Amino acid sequence: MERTFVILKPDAVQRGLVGEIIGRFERRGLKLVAMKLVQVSDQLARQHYAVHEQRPFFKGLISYITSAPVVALVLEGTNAIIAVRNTVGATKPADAAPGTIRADFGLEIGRNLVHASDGPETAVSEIALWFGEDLVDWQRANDAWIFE
Ligand code: IDP
Ligand code: MG
Repeated sequence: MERTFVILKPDAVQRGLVGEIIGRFERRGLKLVAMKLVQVSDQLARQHYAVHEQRPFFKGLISYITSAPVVALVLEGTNAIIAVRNTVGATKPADAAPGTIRADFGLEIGRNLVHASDGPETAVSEIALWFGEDLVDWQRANDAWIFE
């Protein structure tokens, strides 16, 4: 079982797409193990996106992610990291495959609606950064119909 970290970015929240986007993850079979609405501080934004510090788009990225509340969540499931990345779609919404969140709801890279961890190490560090130990360990009644 794998865990991954997801942010519904300010555009997703402002546009009223929280339910629609979380619904896609739920329907795919992913299980929510943590979730919160957060007004992201400049410090948290910089820590989360530290890998992009030297990029020309860094300043814009920090102001985007801190511009309005986000919804942060942790999803659990077999192959959760790659499954969520594929459900989210390519970074540039214009290049994203039809049916993915970014293709279905977005047009521009700077308004691409969702963040998702890109590998096992980033998933662990992002979950720790945003939630610490604050995850919910619970049994889902229909797990046997989703996990073999
Ligand atoms: P990812 O979100 O698909 O993992 P990354 O390359 O890790 O993509 O970039 C992180 C975020 O930074 C993107 O989701 C997007 O919001 C923003 N970003 C990346 N490249 C650009 C760019 O060229 N211009 C503006 N924003 C960008
Ligand atoms: Mg990334």
